[in-house]
Amino acid sequence: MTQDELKQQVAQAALDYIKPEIQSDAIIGVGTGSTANYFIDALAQYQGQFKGAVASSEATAERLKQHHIDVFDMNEVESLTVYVDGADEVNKQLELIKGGGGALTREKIVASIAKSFVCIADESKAVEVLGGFALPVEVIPMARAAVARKLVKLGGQPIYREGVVTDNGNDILDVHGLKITEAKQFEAELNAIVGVVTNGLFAQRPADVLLLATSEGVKTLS
Ligand code: ABF
Repeated sequence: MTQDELKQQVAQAALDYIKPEIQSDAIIGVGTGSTANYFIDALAQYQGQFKGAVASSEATAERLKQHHIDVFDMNEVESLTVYVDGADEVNKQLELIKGGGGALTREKIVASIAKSFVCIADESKAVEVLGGFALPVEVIPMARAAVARKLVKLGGQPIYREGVVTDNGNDILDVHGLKITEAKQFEAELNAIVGVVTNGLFAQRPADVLLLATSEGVKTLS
């Protein structure tokens, strides 16, 4: 199966997995990226059978609206039963690197109010040690160089993601050369750097469930 076919397969599996949550008063948290887009397109078949969604990016909000799914401002929502989103890397502890699509801040925010975070990924995202994928760090533009210097001291090689401005008006540094064995601790260290808005480690709040599409079918890990 191609990677795209695996992504489609895991998106459908996510819909089957959350089906019990599709109730008339349900608001679903929805992630960003190509796998999440397949999930949105599958979710559309239930349009009108649930209340709506909270989107983790402008792009996701637009795609949901195209399917006539109501999109709610997160300030109107106290909690979400479920948040479904992809990832760039996932380890055995369901700790993630996210942000390849530039939406890490709103993704982490929406995930923070979800009772269950269901991560959907194809087998290429599963790794033993996080860091092979450059870790995205969203920074306040004026602090970009200062944060980059701090990241070098932490052992990384930060590269400015030229030409990309996040939905929040910030810049992104992609940090290469990391081998992240203590993800929770490293996430906290990055959060403490002045000028960092969000880093792409989802370890302090990892996924609760991973649906992993493999050539032998979709595995459910938790
Ligand atoms: C999103 O999923 C991002 O955090 C991450 O970059 C992306 C993975 O992209 P794709 O599903 O297109 O492989 O949540």
